[in-house]
Amino acid sequence: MRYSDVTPKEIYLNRRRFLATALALPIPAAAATLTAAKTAFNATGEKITPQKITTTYNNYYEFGTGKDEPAKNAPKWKPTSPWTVRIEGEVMQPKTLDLDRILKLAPLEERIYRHRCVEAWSIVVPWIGIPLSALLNQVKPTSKGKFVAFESFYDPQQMLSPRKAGIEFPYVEGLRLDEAMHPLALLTVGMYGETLLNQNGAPLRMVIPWKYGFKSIKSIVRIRFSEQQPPTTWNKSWPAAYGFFSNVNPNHDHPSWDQKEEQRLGEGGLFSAKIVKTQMFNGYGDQVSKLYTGLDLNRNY
Ligand SMILES: Nc1nc2c(c(=O)[nH]1)N[C@H]1C(S)=C(S)[C@@H](COP(=O)(O)O)O[C@H]1N2
Ligand SMILES: [Mo]
Repeated sequence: MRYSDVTPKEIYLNRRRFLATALALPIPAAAATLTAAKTAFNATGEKITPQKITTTYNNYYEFGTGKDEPAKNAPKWKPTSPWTVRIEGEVMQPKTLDLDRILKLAPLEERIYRHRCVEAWSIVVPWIGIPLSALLNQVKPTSKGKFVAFESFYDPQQMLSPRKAGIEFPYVEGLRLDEAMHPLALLTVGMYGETLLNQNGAPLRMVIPWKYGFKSIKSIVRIRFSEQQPPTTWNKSWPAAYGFFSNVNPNHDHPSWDQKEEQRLGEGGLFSAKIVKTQMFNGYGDQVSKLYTGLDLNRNY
């Protein structure tokens, strides 16, 4: 299977453009060349959400539960340097890799993705990263390695207590191994041609465009292969509302928010928000629906 077979054309073309101009450059240097090539629209005609919005309207409960709080509180935090990711569990040989090494595993790509929060708002973001598969391929799973669990950095001295945030920390998420290996799953280090800001999950986060935003875990320090489906933060806090899969699905209701349509942030007039129809798998069904053949997506929400 070629990359172009599983990747929407706009992303594929964009990737090639990014590679042509910025191959193997560190992000700050890549940013300069990328800025020249930056477009305001992708090929689907969707406008890229202004950076001002995507860096100030965030969910990152470790730094506050209000949308404006991560942008205020996260910048004070200094990610540990060198940043390392431990890969362990059901693998032949556990490994610890630092960020420099991870960045050399595959060429950086820009991917313009729709990102849909379960709270019924969405954004369109030019992310920068490498396929998650490039990192996972650094280890060999044992025959029991069926799922991958992710864990965020957590320091109670610098971040909210679980009691104040209303969810358990460290924040944890998980994917089935075939979902994690899908070429659209992006291990992300930047956006808008720049390195990630803390409020967006610096220095390393997931972006899984066909799933609700909370699956895209920020500031990753640990990846664990497991035989059983791993626990996930929002599923633990309210299992009836948040399932393990959490694929964007307009046909499966959430107790609190409409999943049939969404507000596209930063668009619409002064008094009218732009409302768009929510698409199955967030519009990435052509690429990912095969992962769920035979699975009842209403039961496996
Ligand atoms: N560690 C951690 N990761 C997290 C969250 C969080 O609270 N903590 N929030 C999630 C939710 S609900 C969303 S919608 C996205 C938001 O990403 P963004 O702020 O970059 O748009 O991050 C996800 N990743
Ligand atoms: Mo979210």
